[in-house]
Amino acid sequence: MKSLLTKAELIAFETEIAGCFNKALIKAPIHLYNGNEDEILKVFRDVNEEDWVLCSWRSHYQCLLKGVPKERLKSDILAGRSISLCYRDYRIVSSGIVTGVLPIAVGIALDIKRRGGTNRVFCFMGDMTSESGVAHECVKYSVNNKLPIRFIVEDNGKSVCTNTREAWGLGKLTYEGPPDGYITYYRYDGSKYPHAGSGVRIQF
Ligand SMILES: Cc1ncc(C[n+]2csc(CCOP(=O)(O)OP(=O)(O)O)c2C)c(N)n1
Ligand SMILES: [Mg+2]
Repeated sequence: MKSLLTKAELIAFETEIAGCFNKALIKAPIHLYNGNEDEILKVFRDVNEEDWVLCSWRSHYQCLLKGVPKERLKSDILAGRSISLCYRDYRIVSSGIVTGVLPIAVGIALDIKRRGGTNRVFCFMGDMTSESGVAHECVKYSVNNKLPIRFIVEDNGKSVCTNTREAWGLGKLTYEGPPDGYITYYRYDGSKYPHAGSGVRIQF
C-alpha cells in the first residue's frame, strides 16, 4: 500500500500553521482543515502520482497527501500563498475563487480522455460550491461525456457563516449520498477553526 501521511501528521501540520498565523507570521489569509482526516485519507488511497488534484482555498491536506514536502509547503504558506497553492510538479491546482478550479478540472479530464490517457482528475469542493450552477454544469458534462474525473464534496454545512441548506431551502444537498462513481460526498465538523485564520484576531 502507498505510504501516506498519518492523520496525526496532518493535524500536526495544521496546528503548526495555526501557531504561525497566530504569531502574525503569515500576512495573508489561510484556511485550515480539521475533522476530515479519515475521509480525505480514504480518497487519497485511490490517487496516483500521475493524477491531477484540484482544490479550493483550503488545500494543505491535499498538498501533503499528493507528496509536496512539508517544508516546501510551509514556506509557501508563510509567503502568503495558502489560498492558491499550485504545484505543477505534483499536479496540484488550487484557487481562492469559489468554483474557480471546476471548469479547469473538467478541461484537464477532457484532455486526458482525448489523448487516451489512463490518469484521472480529483476535484475537491465545499458544500456551497457544490450547489452552484458551475458545479452542476461541470458534473453533468463530466458524467455525460464519461470523463476520467471524480468530484469530492466536503460538507462542513457552511459557506463562511451561511448555512448552505437553509440558504437553498434544501433538506439534503444535491450530491449528498453514497459514492456513485463520479461523486464522493462526506460530512465533517470543521468547527475547530473559523472559515479563515485560526481563531485569533491578528494585528499586523
Ligand atoms: C467568486 C467568489 N465569491 C465569493 C468568495 C468568498 N468565499 C470564499 S470561501 C466561500 C465559501 C464557500 O463555501 P463552501 O463551498 O462550502 O466551502 P468551505 O469554505 O466551507 O469549504 C466564499 C463565499 C470567493 N472566494 N469567490
Ligand atoms: Mg462549506
